[in-house]
Amino acid sequence: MRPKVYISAKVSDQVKDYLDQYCDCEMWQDQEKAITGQQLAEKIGDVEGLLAAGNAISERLLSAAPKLRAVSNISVGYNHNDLEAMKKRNIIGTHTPYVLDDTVADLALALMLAAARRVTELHNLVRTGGWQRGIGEQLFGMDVHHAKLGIIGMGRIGEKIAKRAKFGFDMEVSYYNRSRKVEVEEQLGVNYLPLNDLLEQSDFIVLMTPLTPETKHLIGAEQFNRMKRSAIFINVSRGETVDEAALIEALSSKRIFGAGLDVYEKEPVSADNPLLQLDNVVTLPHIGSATKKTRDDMAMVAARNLVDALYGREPQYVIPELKK
Ligand code: 8YV
Repeated sequence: MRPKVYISAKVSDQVKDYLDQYCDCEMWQDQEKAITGQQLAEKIGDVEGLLAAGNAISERLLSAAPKLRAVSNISVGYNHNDLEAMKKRNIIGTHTPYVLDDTVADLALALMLAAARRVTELHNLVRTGGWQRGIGEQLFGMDVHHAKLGIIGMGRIGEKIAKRAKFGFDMEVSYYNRSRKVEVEEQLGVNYLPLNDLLEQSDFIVLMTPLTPETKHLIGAEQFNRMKRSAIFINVSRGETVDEAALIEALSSKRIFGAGLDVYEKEPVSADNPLLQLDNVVTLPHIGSATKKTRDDMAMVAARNLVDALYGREPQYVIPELKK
């Protein structure tokens, strides 16, 4: 019997064709509207496999899917998976590391450049007819090249950011991480700093750590107050790693120069979020991995993980905490 699979977001024909070879698949077709938790629960009553695109995998959802054997996330992060509930039900959980590292690192650099050179603010100025005279000091930005970059979270993506910053922009790169990465220090010529020193010394601070109970609100009022007034803060990890109210205060009081954000405490960001009123922040809609090629590659890795799990083979990328 071919296993039944539900695919919670539209994937490329290539990925769908691959899955169709091994499974009976149904797929969410609406590209504009993401499936809701309730809709997903209604779809998975008799499926054995779920290809999940950022959906919350909760105890409640799992209780709607008594036959479920594998959840394959099309993402590297899995903070939206209730791992205890998955363990309890013996569900195999997988994710997609590596394939998105370069793409997310590119976006971190894009946000650094955009926030430092005030790209979106000045783009809007030109579009709204505000470019009347010469450009005076009030519109000057900050240099990226030769500045000091502090990366919080030196994992695979952190390394890619360090490489770009160091060799592309001649930046002086430091990092803070739970454990020291001596090999990376030697290979890339980056320095380890305790978190408070990194916050105090860096011109750019990039947050690139997974969301765990330890990293929730890792950056709040105290941490923003340690930063230079000229500091630029970038978050391409998860919104909940930052106390967003404290970030809004730091930006609106000009306690820091600016920020570039791809992630938020609540996504999608609502129209009344004060961040959207501030000129000194660049806001993107969680597009870290969102290029055509990378999303297709992620979906293919996820599809392979799912087929392997359902056919009794060890998938390549089991979520580390769920490894037996
Ligand atoms: C995902 C991400 O694509 O991989 C991650 O952890 O944040 C993104 O690349 C997004 O969560 C949608 O699945």
